Amino acid sequence: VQTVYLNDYQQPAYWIDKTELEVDIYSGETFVRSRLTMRKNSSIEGAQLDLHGEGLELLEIAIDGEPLSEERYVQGPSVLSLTPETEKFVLETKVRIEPEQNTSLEGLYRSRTMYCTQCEAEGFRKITYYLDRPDVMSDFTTRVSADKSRCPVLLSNGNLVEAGSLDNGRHFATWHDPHKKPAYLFALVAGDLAKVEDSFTTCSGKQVALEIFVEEKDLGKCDHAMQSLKKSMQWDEQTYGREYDLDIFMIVAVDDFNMGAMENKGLNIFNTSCVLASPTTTTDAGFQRVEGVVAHEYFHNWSGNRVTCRDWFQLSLKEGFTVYRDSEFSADMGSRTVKRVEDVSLLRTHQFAEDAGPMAHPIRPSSYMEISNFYTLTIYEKGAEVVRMIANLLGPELFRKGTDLYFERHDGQAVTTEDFVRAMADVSGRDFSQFDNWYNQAGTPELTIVDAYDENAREYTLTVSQYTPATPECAVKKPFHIPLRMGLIGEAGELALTLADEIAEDLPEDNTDRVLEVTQTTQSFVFHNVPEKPVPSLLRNFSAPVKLKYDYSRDDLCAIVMRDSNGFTRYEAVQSLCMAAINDAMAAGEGGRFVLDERLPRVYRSLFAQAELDQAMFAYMLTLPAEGYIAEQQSEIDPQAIYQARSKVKSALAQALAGELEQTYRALSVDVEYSADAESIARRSLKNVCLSYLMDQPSDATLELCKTQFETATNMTDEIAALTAMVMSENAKAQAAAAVALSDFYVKWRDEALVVNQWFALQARNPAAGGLKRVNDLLQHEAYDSSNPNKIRAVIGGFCGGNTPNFHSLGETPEQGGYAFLAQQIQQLDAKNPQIAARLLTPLTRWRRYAPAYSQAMRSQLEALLEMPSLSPDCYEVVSKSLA
Ligand code: DPP
Ligand code: ZN
Repeated sequence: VQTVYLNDYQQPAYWIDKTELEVDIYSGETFVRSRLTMRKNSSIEGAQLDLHGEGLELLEIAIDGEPLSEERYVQGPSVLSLTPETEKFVLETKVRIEPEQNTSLEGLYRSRTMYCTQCEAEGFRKITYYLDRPDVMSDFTTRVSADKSRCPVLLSNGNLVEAGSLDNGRHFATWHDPHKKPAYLFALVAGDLAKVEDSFTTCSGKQVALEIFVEEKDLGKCDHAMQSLKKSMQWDEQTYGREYDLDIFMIVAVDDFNMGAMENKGLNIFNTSCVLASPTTTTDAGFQRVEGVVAHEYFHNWSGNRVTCRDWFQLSLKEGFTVYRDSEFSADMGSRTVKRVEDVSLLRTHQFAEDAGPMAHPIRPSSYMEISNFYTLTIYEKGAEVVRMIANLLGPELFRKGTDLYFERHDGQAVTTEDFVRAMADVSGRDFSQFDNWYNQAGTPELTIVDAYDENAREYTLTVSQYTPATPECAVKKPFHIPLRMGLIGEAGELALTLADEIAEDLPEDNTDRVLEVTQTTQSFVFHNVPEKPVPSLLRNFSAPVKLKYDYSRDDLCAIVMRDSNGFTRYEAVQSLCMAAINDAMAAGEGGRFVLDERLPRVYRSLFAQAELDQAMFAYMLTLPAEGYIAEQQSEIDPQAIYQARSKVKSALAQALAGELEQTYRALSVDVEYSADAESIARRSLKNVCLSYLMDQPSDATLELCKTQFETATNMTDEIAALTAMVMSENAKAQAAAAVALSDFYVKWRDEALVVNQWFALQARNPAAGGLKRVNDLLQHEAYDSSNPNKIRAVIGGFCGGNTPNFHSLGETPEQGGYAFLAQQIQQLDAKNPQIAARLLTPLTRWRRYAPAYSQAMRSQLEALLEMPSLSPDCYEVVSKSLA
């Protein structure tokens, strides 16, 4: 397996000015004719043309109409090489492919009733011979033909220019995309699909047709996606001045899809799970996901398509920026603080773990073996955090100037992250050179802060040090530029902030919130005129993706919860109090006596009494830190101990707060009609968090409440929350009720694939003993499909990522236990769909961080996988780097 290096980047030897494709789909085989109008790139020496191509059967090849004899070209397994004799020419090829046999879901493949494509990152080479790299941008015309009755709908990028009937019951459609694009944004769909139509008038008055294509049975589930699309189009005009640029925008929903969705020009292809939504089948989280993903893919039209990546090392150029954009969109549509808490939780639970593991990489990596492995939380979420820091340092007006300049300067180009940062520096005059370190260095910085108060001088000093642990690509790190947003909390409220070189009169009136720019390894900030020893409110809004280390006492944390004006920091203080309790429980050990420090329930009681507190925020405050987040705080991970400690704290809170929990649950249980707005979602989420506590050790009456919610719910959020509360409870009566409810649920929803997936995932996460047997039974279930990524993620991903007691059970021999189960599943999957197989490996890659017994067992599974003769490059990269 070859490693690709950023430093080896070179422009292509040829450009492709025009791409004309004819794709003729027949049952069992498809013929692709391509006509490429090519031109030598004069800045590159050497005339050899190396075209990418994988799994193609070459039937014809010609230059300028002259067929090439076999000695004129060399055909390898993934490259076709030839040396054209002129600088400009037309290369024609015809190949045969078999989409029906394509289980990798990359290139052209069949899913249920349709043929569809996925070309990012390097799937186009499975369709035809091409320069399959993002810096080759071309004008595409695509003619698709297929059987009229089997594939009445024929789509590709851009505008429809011609359509008509052919002999033998076939028909065709020709699409032309006026915007030059790289091949990874190519898409084609042919199938039996129904559509929902709407339209949008852009800011300059242009009418855009909006079409969502789904299977006939799903026509009733498109409304939310359509509304989300229109909101996104409007938001991008208002917030970034970005207008849509074609007459039509299409979304196609497909059941078998490796990713969430794909931003192909004018023809987005979506996983059904990210587009279909209805109150009875989709949870609130599902509704929010649809809104977020529709926005994300739409926003790519500018941040990704109009301005694209020069090479795949620049992936975060479009992904980090676009995640930042969709996150701000969601914040504007709902609650800003809630969205921030959600983003930060995801980052700290999963991205921090990635940054501390063997696959750690900078947001702009310098090498890879298989680019598919780099669609990571680091590229996406940390990349978005870096854009967020830049946006916050500039402020809204300058940032908008910066993005305007970036889009204007690079429209139609394939560029780098440096070009993005340069636009930001150019509009502001700021020096962003130290930001390179965020782009080039992996690892999560640890920010250690100590403070000192001098009563006589009325001076308060914060001393900030940064340290970043070594990661595989780089042992010693240069200091990062870290914006540290903060305030100081006094007895009566927040204190005015005056730094040593400042004059109080020059500062704004409301001067209690500040961003300190940390740029050195150690740095002190001295505040003047500080009347009392304050509690520092640090890293407000999570102003940088770092681990904060400040020695807060529990009383400090209580002060922040009660008196801080910053919603994020208050949430964070509650989480820290929970962490302290979990640490107490861990210190008490498995059989040891654990007493819950009374300050945590006391804080919660006062929060229950605060009528003005946002219900969604309170629901998050009541949710204990995730196991993955807790694990990140440990020097050596003992997953069972973490699970037990977290459960103990949950039980203790359930007891201490029984009255408040029940009262709140009952108050929120009055029936209201379903709506997916932020307020209704908040209400349901607080109610259902209360229910999950109440179900920890439920009385018979509480169990009845839960069953009633399950049976009478009129929306999926409440229905599955009640079911989840039963399944996740360790109480025997709850478990018995869960068994009955699970089978009723399946009978009710067996025809709704996306609901069945939720049902699979919930059972995979069931912590009760015997999980391995249960998960194996799920794999044999009539509704399971081992070639559908959503089902694989629900069952195998759910079990390995969400069921600690069972996945981390070691078994008597190495062939038993959760790790062996995962390795066996990966072995089977790898041959079919390497991208998904490599992704499932994640839990095993962290083996070095675990206590010896777990660590050994994980490692031996990885070693066995490495011995496999036909391991895919995808899995080889992950396994070999994990063991290195
Ligand atoms: N489909 C993926 C995304 O939109 C890759 N571009 O993030
Ligand atoms: Zn994206």
